[in-house]
Amino acid sequence: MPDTRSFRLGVAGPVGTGKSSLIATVCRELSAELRLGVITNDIYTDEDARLLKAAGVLDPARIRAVETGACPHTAIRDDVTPNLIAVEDLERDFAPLDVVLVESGGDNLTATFSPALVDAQIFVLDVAGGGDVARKGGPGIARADLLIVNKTDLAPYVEVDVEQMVKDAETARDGKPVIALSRKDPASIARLTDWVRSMRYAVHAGHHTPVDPGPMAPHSHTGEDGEVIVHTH
Ligand SMILES: Nc1nc2c(ncn2[C@@H]2O[C@H](COP(=O)(O)OP(=O)(O)OP(=O)(O)O)[C@@H](O)[C@H]2O)c(=O)[nH]1
Ligand SMILES: [Mg+2]
Repeated sequence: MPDTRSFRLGVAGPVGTGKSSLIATVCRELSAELRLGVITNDIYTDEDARLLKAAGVLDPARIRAVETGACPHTAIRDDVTPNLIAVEDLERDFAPLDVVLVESGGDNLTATFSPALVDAQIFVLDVAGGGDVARKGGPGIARADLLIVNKTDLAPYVEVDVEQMVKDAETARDGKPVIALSRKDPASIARLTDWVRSMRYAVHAGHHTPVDPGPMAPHSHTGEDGEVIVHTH
């Protein structure tokens, strides 16, 4: 891999599961050690980029928003060009960068990154979405390079058995890694940062081939006027 090319790491998952928070955590923990950049994808706003800039974990110039104006699948999977340009611009402006994190717009269980955009991808669930979500499967849960079960500190309040949820996820993933994460649990954060380091190493050493988690099932979106649009990609 040429020196100017970073390790591109995608972070996807349903709305509000903690993608931006996870990226902020990675920046806080690794920015002294690795040269980082962040691209966020929001549908209508640059809210995620603003949140990350306000977190004060990375030079704000290294955080850029792509406003997709379309459903997240389109931007991270079907037509990745605007994202690819954003990543390459960031890599050029701050060369060399070690890792560029790309946050997908929050969606349902089906949005995953094209391997043309990222080298590896994390799919984020949270306990508040319910203990049975991991069993529901889908391409991100089953085949992302890493599955996060986030906000484990909330488990007692939502009566979710984290251990069982992780077991269910592991069953769905055929041995691929699952990390139970909470920003209040330093040991879990260390597991996450260790995974980022080792995946970056594997990508650079040519030991990791980006995998397409697979096509999505037909799904629906509710438009601004409340109209439900069902489509496939
Ligand atoms: N208790 C708890 N709350 C968390 C944790 N991580 C994130 N949150 C909260 O979850 C909410 C959503 O977090 P975000 O990081 O904005 O989630 P997101 O997936 O980026 O959301 P979208 O980009 O809107 O899809 C915020 O209120 C966070 O403070 C955690 O580990 N524990
Ligand atoms: Mg976000």
